[in-house]
Amino acid sequence: MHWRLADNTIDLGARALLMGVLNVTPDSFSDGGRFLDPGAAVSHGLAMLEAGADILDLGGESTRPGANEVSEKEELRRVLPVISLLRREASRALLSIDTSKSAVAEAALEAGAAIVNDVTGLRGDPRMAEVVARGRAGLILMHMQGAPRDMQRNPRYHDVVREVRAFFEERLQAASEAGIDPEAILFDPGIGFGKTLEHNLALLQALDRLRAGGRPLALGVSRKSFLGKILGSEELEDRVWPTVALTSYARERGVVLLRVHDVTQNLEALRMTEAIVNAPSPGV
Ligand code: HH2
Repeated sequence: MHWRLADNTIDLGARALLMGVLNVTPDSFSDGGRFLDPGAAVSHGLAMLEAGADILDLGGESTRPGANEVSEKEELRRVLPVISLLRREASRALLSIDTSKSAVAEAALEAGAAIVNDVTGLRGDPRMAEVVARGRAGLILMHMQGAPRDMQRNPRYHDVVREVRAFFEERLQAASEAGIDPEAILFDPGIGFGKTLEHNLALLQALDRLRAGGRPLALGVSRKSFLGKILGSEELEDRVWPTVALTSYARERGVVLLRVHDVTQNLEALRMTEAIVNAPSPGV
């Protein structure tokens, strides 16, 4: 199993990838306002790389439930200086841009990002597919019902697993027609994006049924509110270990990329799980 990013091909066989979240926003649900200053963002990014993150995912617009949209100019102002500084300080680091705006993706790719993480699954901006194809970028294609402003009002599905899988199949076809290499794509079920607790659990239970076109999955559960709902806590700090538990579960179910805020703890969970998953079978 491989992931193709421009001239780079990443082998996804033995090790899953950890993607550290770097939100350069005032209002992200768990780290909003902490990394708005480019210097603070770069320091946190370097610390996550040092802790073992394989990729940094930079976002300049919060997509938490109820979030308002940010202008293209403002999003560019937030993320571009951080990408340029990271390129200078950690020239070999893999950078991803978390955006649904093609102009932001294009500028980020030119500045040195290699991956586009589009929570709209290429439906937000008609130019996005062309930008990804031309930049030969890796693409994380996520499912979302509705838009962040109102997606949690009353999410409804007949069969959430079938519908998300059908969405991936349709998006794979659209991406291929736009010239995107299927090997550049990872799918993400978009936990918490237009989904109730029951929808999230159904998707997590059925991860192995979501691999449209045989492409592997990325997953973002880090510190999300459904963890607090299950465990009966509103506190963000109480969501780190539940995230770690799901990292281990998801890796065992074949997920190849985990998007997390807490790199050290999730890396330990991955490496423990992989020691078991990759161990020789008895009798070999
Ligand atoms: N979740 C968030 C943002 N981007 N991208 C992918 N592919 N998958 C996810 O699950 C995902 C995502 C939301 O988390 P966060 O970035 O921490 O918060 P905010 O959107 O408030 O900035």
